[in-house]
Amino acid sequence: MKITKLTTIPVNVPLEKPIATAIHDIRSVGCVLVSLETDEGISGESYIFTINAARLKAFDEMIQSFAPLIEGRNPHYVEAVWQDIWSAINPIGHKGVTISALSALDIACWDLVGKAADKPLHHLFGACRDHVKTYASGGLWLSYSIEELEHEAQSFIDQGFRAMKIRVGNIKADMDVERVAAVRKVVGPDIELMVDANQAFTAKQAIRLGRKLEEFGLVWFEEPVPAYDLTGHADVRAALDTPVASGETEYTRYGMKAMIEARACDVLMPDLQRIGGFSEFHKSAALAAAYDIPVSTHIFTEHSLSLAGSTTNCISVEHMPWFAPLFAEPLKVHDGMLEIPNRAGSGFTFSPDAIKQYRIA
Ligand code: SMN
Ligand code: MG
Repeated sequence: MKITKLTTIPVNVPLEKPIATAIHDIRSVGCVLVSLETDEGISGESYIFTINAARLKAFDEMIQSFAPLIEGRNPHYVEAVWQDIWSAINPIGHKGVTISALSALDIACWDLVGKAADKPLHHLFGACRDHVKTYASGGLWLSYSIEELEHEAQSFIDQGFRAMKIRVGNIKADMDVERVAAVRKVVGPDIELMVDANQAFTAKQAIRLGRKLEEFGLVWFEEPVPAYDLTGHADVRAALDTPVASGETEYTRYGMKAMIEARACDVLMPDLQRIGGFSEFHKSAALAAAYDIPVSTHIFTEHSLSLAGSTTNCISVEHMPWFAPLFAEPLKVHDGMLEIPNRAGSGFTFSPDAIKQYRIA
């Protein structure tokens, strides 16, 4: 089998309403959709994204720049393609846009491998489960009022979720405490809650807030301090009983290695676009397993399912609904669990109608 053509399509998918975290103002998710056509009539698909489609062209351009390294190749040699792109980007850097573009091509190659074998990817990777714990993450934003938080927490329960993530990052710690308390009151003691500060705090601020939040029995405190501050992460982790989760902003197995060596987190959260695709996710999760550190996937819900289905130390998949309008196949949540699809490849294909609707002219 040979890859005959790399195609990219930029799209912009609006959110129902604008939302905010401590560091983001989000109105839409701009995506570069990637398709690898082959001489056997099947094509492999993937995407990467930027918030509000900012600098999306740079991502598109970077993917396109790899066309000579992927056209004419057999997608089963996905690890060789990965290495060739890794070597090619050495002078411009092994983080950022380069790795995101590499991720897109790695994922599309793996999708082809699955489709060629007519098997779901978790079966080819070596499966460990067909369902995985999930948590509602498309909500409980920092921009919401307490009433909106309470209403949405109840609506997540009604949709079948048994866990949910609240964004924190207010200058006054008591405001965050009040928000978490309000959600805990609505959902009761048995629903799992986590908080995400999106790097808003200094270590001292995070520890002060973390101590006030201990009574709520949080599953984790995510990105308490800037992503690059690994010693700050370690200080927060040492000071609190609540586990610290982080990793979404780091790149490749080397970023994960640095976090593990710095004792920065209890739960590692690789992001499929920043980690370097399926190939590099598995290496990173195996590295974490050697330290008995669990992983939880960051956004990219659809494409993370085959990883969760083949990674024994994966404890959960983040449920982020932003990208669902692009796919022909829906995500299925039941009793707090996401179903890992039995369909070939990643199990998710772009809907032609959605491409028409969201395509950037
Ligand atoms: C997040 C991810 C992507 C965009 C905004 C916020 C958040 C999360 O950190 O973990 O879901
Ligand atoms: Mg986060």
